[in-house]
Amino acid sequence: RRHRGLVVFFTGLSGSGKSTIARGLADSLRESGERTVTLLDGDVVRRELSAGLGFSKADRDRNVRRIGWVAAEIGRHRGMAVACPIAPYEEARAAVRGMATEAGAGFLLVHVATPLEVCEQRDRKGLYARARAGQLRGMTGIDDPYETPADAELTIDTTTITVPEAVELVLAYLVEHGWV
Ligand code: GGZ
Repeated sequence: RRHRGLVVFFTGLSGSGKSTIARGLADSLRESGERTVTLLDGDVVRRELSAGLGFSKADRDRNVRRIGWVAAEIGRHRGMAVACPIAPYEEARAAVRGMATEAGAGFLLVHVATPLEVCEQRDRKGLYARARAGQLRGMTGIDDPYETPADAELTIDTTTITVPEAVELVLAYLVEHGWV
């Protein structure tokens, strides 16, 4: 049976756990050998696809649309793309959903809804501390917007579940809806 293409798109704050969950999902799907998976990891995307872009609204929108375009092309050829940018703006997320749909691929929006306080406590890169100190302008959640999605197929809060459990939740959704 040939699968339809699928875009799994994680959105959430910096430190919410979306990259870790996305990586776990990609690994698990590759291990099972069920499907080929392309992981559009944030750091790699910013280096290879969006080099030179910053964090203004225009640059974030460009970044998210580029990811969406690549993911939709992967979906067009029946692959699976997993992406995990912050994607703070509703309009850009909707555009990505539209691109995937137009390419004949499925689209699954996963909101990693870990609260700001928790992300800020983790602060692995020290960005929140720098933003609070006024040394970093335009940090999402501090002085830059994050528009909470109203159309997420799945919402995951890593305060109440572990990363492996989060991966299992996404996998269960994929199985339930016939994607794997
Ligand atoms: C948010 C920022 C910022 C600002 C640098 N705001 O935790 P990280 O470090 O590894 O992930 C964040 C990453 C966000 O890039 P995205 O491409 O996912 O963002 S977007 O979808 O909005 O285009 C964070 C780091 O870059 N970072 N400055 N001002 N995150």
